[in-house]
Amino acid sequence: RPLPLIRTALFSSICSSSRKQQMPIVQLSAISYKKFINSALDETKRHTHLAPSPLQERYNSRISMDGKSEIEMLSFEATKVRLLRSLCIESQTMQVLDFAVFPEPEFDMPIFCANFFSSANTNIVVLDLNPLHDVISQRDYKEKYYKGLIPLGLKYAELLPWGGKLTSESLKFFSPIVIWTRFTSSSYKYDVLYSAFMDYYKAWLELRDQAVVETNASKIMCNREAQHRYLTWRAEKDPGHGLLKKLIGETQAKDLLVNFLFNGIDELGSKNFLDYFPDYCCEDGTINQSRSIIGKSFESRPWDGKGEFISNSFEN
Ligand code: BLA
Repeated sequence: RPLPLIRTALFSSICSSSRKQQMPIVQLSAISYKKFINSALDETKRHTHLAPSPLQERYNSRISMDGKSEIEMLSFEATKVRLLRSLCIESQTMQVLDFAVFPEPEFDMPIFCANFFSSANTNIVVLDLNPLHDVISQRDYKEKYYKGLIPLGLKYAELLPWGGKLTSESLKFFSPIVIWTRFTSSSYKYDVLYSAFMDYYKAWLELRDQAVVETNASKIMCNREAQHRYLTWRAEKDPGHGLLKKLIGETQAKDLLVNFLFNGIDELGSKNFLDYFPDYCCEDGTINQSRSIIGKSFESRPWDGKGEFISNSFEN
């Protein structure tokens, strides 16, 4: 494929111009989230066999409509893993990573979630082991998966501090160890982000190793519906939609979201967005296009050092 050649030429020209200018801050082109993906895939192979996903044939690599961004997609299946997929967008002005791993419904382990958006100055980061079930109301679920991970969360919450107010609805999809942060570009921060990403991913792989198959049909059903609800939320309300539409057009962006990034919506359940999130129903029965009904909240981290939810931070 000719694509990597184009990128190499482009990137080496950017790198050489940045050397000439002796820029003190890191150039966006100096980072590539492909390194993150490759390391995660190598690490996965130390734990389990990765088989190509049937999605790979249709979703592989493409160029944005304006010819300026390269979009690369990878997808696999593995034991206990329904889908591991990544999306990487690279251009002269941005770098995007969306890396997620979805368990089979027979397992209630969390969903691995790494979403990084980087432009010249700004970096927007969500890194988490998204809980399948509610960690605020279901204490046993929280204890089962997150108790041992609190020290890991605390370490990185200090290095990558809370990013400020966010869409309130998102918080229900986050765990007590979520890393939600924004920072201006620096090579130090990228190093921290890389080690956070790998440490979180290794923690997730350990959970996968230990996960025990569920045999109770109603519990499997519950896991399946929880994952379906998660996929339904993200395919409709993920903050990356706007950018994807700009890059590849509305029809293809929707296809990418529903059939690749949040694949499983058609197979895991039959409820629709408004069944799960009725607050978004407009008078005419359509889905409210706003990303949030409640608005933004959580100015500071709503989890304390013990991983307890600080409920009085429900200030809107
Ligand atoms: C911004 N991305 C954000 C924000 C969050 C997330 C919380 C801040 C804005 C807000 O409060 O909503 C990420 N939100 C998540 C994630 C979950 C969630 C991971 O609820 C999971 C449950 N981001 C991407 C991709 C792109 C992207 C693939 O992951 C682009 C293709 C872009 N994210 C992006 C941009 C912004 C953003 C451009 C800033 C614009 C905005 O705030 O709307």
